[in-house]
Amino acid sequence: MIELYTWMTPNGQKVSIMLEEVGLPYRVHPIDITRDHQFDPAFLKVSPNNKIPAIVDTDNGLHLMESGAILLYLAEKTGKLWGQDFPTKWRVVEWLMWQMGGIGPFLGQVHHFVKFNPGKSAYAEERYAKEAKRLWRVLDRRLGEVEYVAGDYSIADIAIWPWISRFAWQTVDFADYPHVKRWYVAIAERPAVQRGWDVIGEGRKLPMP
Ligand SMILES: N[C@@H](CCC(=O)N[C@@H](CS)C(=O)NCC(=O)O)C(=O)O
Repeated sequence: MIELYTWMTPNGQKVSIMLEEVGLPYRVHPIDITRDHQFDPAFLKVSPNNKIPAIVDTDNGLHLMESGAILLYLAEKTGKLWGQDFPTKWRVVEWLMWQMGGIGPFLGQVHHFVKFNPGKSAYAEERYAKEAKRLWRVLDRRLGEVEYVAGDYSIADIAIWPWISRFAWQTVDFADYPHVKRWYVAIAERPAVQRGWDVIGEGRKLPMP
C-alpha cells in the first residue's frame, strides 16, 4: 500500500496519475496547502521540505518526498513506464529532469506572477512568460519528432503533462504548439490520467484545449 500525501496541484497530480497508471493500491491523505497543513509536524516526518507530494510505502516503511524521486521509485518498483533498455531509461531521466528543473519551477513562477499577482513586478511577468513560451517551444519541437517525450509513454510525460494542463494560466495558445496539443489530448484521454487527475475530489473538470 502506498500512502499518498497530496493536494490538487501539478506536482501532486503527477503521483496520483502514476499510481493509477501502474495500478498500485494507494490511500490519499489530503494536505491542504492553502491552510498551511504542509507545516504540520506529523507531515514533516514524511516530507522534510514541507511540500507535497510525499509517499510512504507500507511494504518497506520507506518515505519519500520530491515528485521526480517518487516517480522514479514507483517506476522501478513496478517495472513500468521507465523504458526497458539502458539508453531509453536515460532519455526518460533527461526529460524528467527537464521538467523538474525547467517546466515546474518556471511555469510555477508564471502562475505566481502572471496569473495571481499581476502588476507587482513587470520584470518578473515578462521574464517568466517569455521562459514559459520558450519551454513550450522546446516541448513542441521534441513532440514533432517523437510521439511521447522519451519515445514511448513514460514517467517523463506524466511529470510534464499536469503542468501543461494549467495552460490557461500560462499566456500560451495551443494553436502555436500543434504537437503539444496532439500529445496533451492523447494523454488526457487515458482513463488512468482521468482518474488520477482529481483524487482530492474537488470535482474540477480536466481542461481541454
Ligand atoms: N520539487 C518539488 C516541489 C514540490 C512543491 O512545490 N509542492 C507545492 C505544491 S505543487 C507545495 O507543497 N507548496 C506548499 C508550499 O510551498 O508551502 C516536487 O517536485 O515535489
